[in-house]
Amino acid sequence: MPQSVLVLHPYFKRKPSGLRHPESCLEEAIGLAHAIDLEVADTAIVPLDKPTSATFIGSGKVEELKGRIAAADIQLAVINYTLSPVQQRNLETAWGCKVIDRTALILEIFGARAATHEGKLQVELAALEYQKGRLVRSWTHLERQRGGFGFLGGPGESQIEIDRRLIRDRIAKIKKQLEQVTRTRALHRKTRRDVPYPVVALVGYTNAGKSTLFNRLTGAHVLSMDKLFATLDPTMRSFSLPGGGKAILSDTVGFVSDLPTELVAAFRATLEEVLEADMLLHVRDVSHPDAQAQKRDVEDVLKKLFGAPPENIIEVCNKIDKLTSPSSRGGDGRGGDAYISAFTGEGVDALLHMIARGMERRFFARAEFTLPAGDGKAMAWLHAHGKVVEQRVEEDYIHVSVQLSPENIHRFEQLHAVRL
Ligand SMILES: Nc1nc2c(ncn2[C@@H]2O[C@H](COP(=O)(O)OP(=O)(O)O)[C@@H](O)[C@H]2O)c(=O)[nH]1
Ligand SMILES: [Mg+2]
Repeated sequence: MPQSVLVLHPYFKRKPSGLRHPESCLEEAIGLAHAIDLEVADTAIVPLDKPTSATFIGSGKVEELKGRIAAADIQLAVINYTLSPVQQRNLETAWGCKVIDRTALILEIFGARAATHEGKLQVELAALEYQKGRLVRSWTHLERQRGGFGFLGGPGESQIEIDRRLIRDRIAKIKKQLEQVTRTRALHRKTRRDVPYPVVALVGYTNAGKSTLFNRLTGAHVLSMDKLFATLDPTMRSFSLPGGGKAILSDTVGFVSDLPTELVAAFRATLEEVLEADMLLHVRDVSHPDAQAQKRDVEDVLKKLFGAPPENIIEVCNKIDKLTSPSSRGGDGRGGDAYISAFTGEGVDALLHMIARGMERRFFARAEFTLPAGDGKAMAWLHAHGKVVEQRVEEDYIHVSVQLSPENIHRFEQLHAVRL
């Protein structure tokens, strides 16, 4: 991992990108860099008249930044825009550091976070398509330049030919696997991660405050069982609910504005895991100028993902500490469910109560089971997945009355016992 990163947001002076402020675009890009633990040492907003074909940004600016990059010992520059392979390489040569564009950064994040089999395949497919484009184009560029200045450290043509073939083969293979996965998708869903508590997933835009809320809710009490998850997935941790219940909080990949179209399928696939959650928290930055559009984006994608608006969802309006007047809450007056500052902690207790109530509603069904008295495993399962309301021992049997989700009642019957 590069230790020291420069994040650069370019924008076109004559074509301001809609309502979006360059500052909030830069902020989002920094948020993306943070999402894969890059250390942002320097940032820049660069206004452009038009892109320069060789280096994307003008030569004067390239020179100026060269000094800054050397001074701060920058190892990686992230350009928050799509670069051509040539531009990317020319900038690397000029600055003496690695350069990646927005698509590559997002691919890195997806790659680090894809959890399901399908997610991993979709992300790898997108990464290979991206790489393939790069290789093909740099190859034609090489040909054009043959006899010219040549390329320092660039791969030779035959090497590129081999790489292209390998990539093509791999793409074909992944596509086949994806077809298979799609066909058996229903099956995969059933084999959900067997965590002992209900799962609450955080969704929302990058920078909305998901990770801050994640840390606030789970940070205070890291339980020993978390070490178990930690090895599996650092983005899942347990937390305590008012009333004694426990749940697992899952931090998901954030939405990004203007997602490159070639990454849409990969993004959807990384979101698949939210389908398995028992509850969603839609975290919104209500102080953001695009708050309303962001809300619609998230809701649209979730609706497509679930086939209908998700049922068990809490809209969490975050960053209320940044709002100047309470009337601006929610952006257009249509309120959310909870108003919090993940930063100061305001409203977080009320949110926790809301989550607890939502969970209870989900665990509405009451079931009675009769188990052999010695079946500690079955009892432990019931305690882990539901609320044991009553138990009565009768000779060699225990009669248990338990609150469980209908889904878990079914699972328990399959796993352990016959219902009374
Ligand atoms: N003022 C304020 N800033 C917040 C709040 N929650 C998060 N932030 C800041 O917003 C930025 C993005 O937060 P983060 O949790 O990383 O967002 P994520 O991308 O959704 O995980 C960070 O600089 C946080 O410190 C909040 O309630 N109030
Ligand atoms: Mg985050």
